[in-house]
Amino acid sequence: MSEQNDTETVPSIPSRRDFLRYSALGLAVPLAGMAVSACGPEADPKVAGAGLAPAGGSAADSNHSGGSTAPHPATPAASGKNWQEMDRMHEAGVKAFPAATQGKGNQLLAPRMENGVKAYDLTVRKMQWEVEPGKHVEAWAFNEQVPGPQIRVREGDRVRVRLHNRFDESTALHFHGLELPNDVDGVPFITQPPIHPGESYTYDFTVPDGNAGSHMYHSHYNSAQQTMNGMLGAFIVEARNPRPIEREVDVDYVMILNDGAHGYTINGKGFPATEPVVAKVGQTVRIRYMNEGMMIHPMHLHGMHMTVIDKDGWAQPAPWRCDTLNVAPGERWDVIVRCDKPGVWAFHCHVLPHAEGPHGMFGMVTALVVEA
Ligand SMILES: [Cu+2]
Repeated sequence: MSEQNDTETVPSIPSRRDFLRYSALGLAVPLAGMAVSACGPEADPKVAGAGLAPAGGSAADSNHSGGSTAPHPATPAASGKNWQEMDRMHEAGVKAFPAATQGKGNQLLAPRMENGVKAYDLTVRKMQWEVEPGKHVEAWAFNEQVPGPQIRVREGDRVRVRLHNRFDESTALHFHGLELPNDVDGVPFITQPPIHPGESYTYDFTVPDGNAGSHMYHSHYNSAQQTMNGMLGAFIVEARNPRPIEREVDVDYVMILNDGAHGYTINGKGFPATEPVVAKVGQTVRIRYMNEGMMIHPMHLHGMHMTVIDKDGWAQPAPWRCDTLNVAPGERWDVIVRCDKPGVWAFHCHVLPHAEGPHGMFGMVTALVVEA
């Protein structure tokens, strides 16, 4: 299985149709009209990241790392700000959303066909990643994306994933949620040797029938660091015969949560650099939540309920409704939202220290934008 292979990866650009279908970003332009309507001339992008960046704050009020259960260390009084200053910072963060940053993760990677096999190249390297406006962190990234590029196949497809290690630690790739033969399970010293720096390794498999759903790929070596620092991505398996509820979907959105050295992120970015989910009134959105972090993240959507259809790719006995859905580490949950109420709806993790502090919203916050 192991091979030396210096083929470099050329990340693929998804087609425009795919871009519009799989990503809300292509629809973000109209949002500018909606969100910017709230955008006055005083909006100060320099302040936008203040809720996240230690700059200017005390150690206490910039500490958002209290975990899922720890109390947030900062109170308004402790922040040393008066209410007018707090209002200004809260407003600036919202006005900056969606803030532009360098780099976009989770972009659809088109396969290269090799004798009927869908072949993908993933190259891991160290790089700088702009997680919020002006805040650069070290990322260990596949194809210069955090999360890594999105792989989308169908039940029964033959797949070949070549991992090129251009990083300074060994690694291996696990396909989380796929029920594969043991020798492609991706766990060093259990099913394969580690992939050393400079080496490449090929995973060849057939996606089992009945294994459709929202799955993931990630490092399974020094994973608390490698996966936290960016070595992860979505591996979506489309059903050969989609259920009626799946066929109704207009916008199919992957939402990957992480909570390591990059802070609290949605698809590799913290608010206000997160990407809104955009749909028109009457459209149906499918959200595929994936938690690649180490904490729980109960995701809460304002205004409209979510109908849960799948857990870890498995259909629920019957769809059920909620407005807050806990997503634990390693879990994937698929929900359907029928967008019947126009507006910009807050959409965030409800472990509040992951989402808002005295400086305003940060981290795991985005919006569902329902265009009239
Ligand atoms: Cu959270």
